[in-house]
Amino acid sequence: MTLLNAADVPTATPHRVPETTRADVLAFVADIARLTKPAAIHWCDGSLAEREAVLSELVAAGTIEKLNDDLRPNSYLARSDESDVARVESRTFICSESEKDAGPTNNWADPDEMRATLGGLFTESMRGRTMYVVPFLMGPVGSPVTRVGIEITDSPYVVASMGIMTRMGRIALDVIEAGADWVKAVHSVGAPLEHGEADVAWPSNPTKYITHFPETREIWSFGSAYGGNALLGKKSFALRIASAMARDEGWLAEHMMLVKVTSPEGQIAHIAAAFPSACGKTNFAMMQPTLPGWTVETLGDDIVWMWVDDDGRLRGINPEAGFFGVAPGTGMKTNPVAMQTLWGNTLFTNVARTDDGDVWWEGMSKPVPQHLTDWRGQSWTPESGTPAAHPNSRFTVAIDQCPSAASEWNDPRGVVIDAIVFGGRRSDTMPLVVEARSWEHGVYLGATMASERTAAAEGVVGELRRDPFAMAPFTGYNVGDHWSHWLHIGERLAASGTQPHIFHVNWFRRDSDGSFLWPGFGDNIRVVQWMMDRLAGRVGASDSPIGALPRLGDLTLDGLDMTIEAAHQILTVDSDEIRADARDAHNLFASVGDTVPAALMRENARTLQLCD
Ligand code: GTP
Ligand code: SPV
Ligand code: MN
Repeated sequence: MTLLNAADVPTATPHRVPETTRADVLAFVADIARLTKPAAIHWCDGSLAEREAVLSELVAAGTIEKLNDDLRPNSYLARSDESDVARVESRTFICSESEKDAGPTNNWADPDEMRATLGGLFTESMRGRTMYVVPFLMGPVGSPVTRVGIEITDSPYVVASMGIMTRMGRIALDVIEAGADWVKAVHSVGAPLEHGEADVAWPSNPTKYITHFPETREIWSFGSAYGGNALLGKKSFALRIASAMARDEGWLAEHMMLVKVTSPEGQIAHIAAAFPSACGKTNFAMMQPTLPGWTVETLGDDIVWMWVDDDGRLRGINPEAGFFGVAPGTGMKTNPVAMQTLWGNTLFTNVARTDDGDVWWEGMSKPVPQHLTDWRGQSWTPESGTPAAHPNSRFTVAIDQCPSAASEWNDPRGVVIDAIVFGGRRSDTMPLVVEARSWEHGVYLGATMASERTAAAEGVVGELRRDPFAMAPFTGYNVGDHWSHWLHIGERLAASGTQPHIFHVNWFRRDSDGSFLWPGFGDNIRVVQWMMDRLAGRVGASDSPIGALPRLGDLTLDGLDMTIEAAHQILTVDSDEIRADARDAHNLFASVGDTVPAALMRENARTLQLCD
């Protein structure tokens, strides 16, 4: 057993002996300790005792508070700094050797220059803090796409969160010990403490850098402790770095939820859906169908890794082990499964607290409580005129607590994907559902997806932006190459005759008065039913410039409080709107330039042609 050379880190005392003989792991930890000069080093084993110790430490530091054990057992509420509440896309960088490899959807930075910048920022950045070594697995043990990472962090909040979101600790170190390659992830809140200096509840730094080195498979994140900025297994590894790995190795890492749907007749379909942040993946993943006899079981709510199996079929796993879900809008009416999942053992961030020590957020219940402590820690009443919970407040909870979790969620073989769904938040233009004409056309629909901005990232909420594959902030390489990669995977699937069907949905069409035209949530099963009828070849469709639309009678609409006019409005498309949208998509292609696959240019031209 090799011990960290403590002489290099004068103030550091390892809490436990690192149980690895891997020289590369030990060197990484020693190097980062030498650079960041923490007061102590803790190797995480993922045990319950460790989890409790970390949570106690967070309570003592004032980062989290324990909720009422009778109402919300073993659960905690964190309040972040007001300037650290969402992903910071403008501070997120892809540092590939060549700028072109980052493409127009990413901020590129020269890797050498970024390394120099980071070297300065991380120098002694952990002074006065404990440096945690967090080994984690993305994926179940034994899957062909499962990968390993080690996140070094000075945030115990990140440790507690990674313990829920990933298979963390000894289980991951064992895989590394057995010889696996692993991804380096370094995270610091960037708030060193002088000797005797009092800490703040949510240490962070106004200067933020979320950086990725796809060639060397490294992540360096500085200044934020929030969500995807800091839980580096999630967007940074499982999407940005993994997408680059997947391109090189012939698989897919995508921003998707994954479910198993069973019809009353016993037809089973596994459906993967890519929607941008805060556009309904978690809700789809936990859907409680309103049509009798249907079940939806949850496999994942945010990320899917897919590969072509030995039989030439597309298979997928969820690499995560927990949900980091949007709280506002989650209630017994909209998402009862999430509400049941959150009964306890949950870490909430930036939601409001009730006077009896439970949590609350907008959309959780009617009536609204008369008094709360809001996400900023201020006294709140319905007259306050501000949201009690931050719009991007979240819950962090393990999948195995989810009553609708499919038994396959932890199966290393994954599931065969039958349908792929793209979708965005569009007040107009896009219909409730449309099926792509072909794989190429489906890739076109994914590539040209657009959505109105949400609070999940900085920016003006409501503004329409193109978000190809819901991956605009997450593809770790050139977006045009991502589209080519999808076309290539499609060719491999075509060889075995097993291409999944591709659909596009929009739950968010609005009336002229601004209200949603479609009830959404559990009623989305009506759309899934049509998809499964299409998979089975049981139902026809009407052609449109963007693909096959259900005819009014094809969709089960009984029991809905909806006028025929409204139904007609969401099930049809307007050629002028589609033409304008296709022209805008053409602008996107022009900005991407020569990496746009010819097949997608053809689909764009065809769409415009069909509008005439
Ligand atoms: P990320 O975790 O940011 O990737 O988000 P997500 O895609 O998982 O979105 P989520 O399911 O958490 O939903 C985000 C918001 O959209 C919540 O406020 C939901 O209540 C709302 N929402 C989800 N599904 C529907 C729907 O079918 N109709 C309507 N109107 N709102 C929905
Ligand atoms: C998203 O924004 O898509 C999320 C939340 O899933 S975060 O992990 O912060 O990126
Ligand atoms: Mn997401």
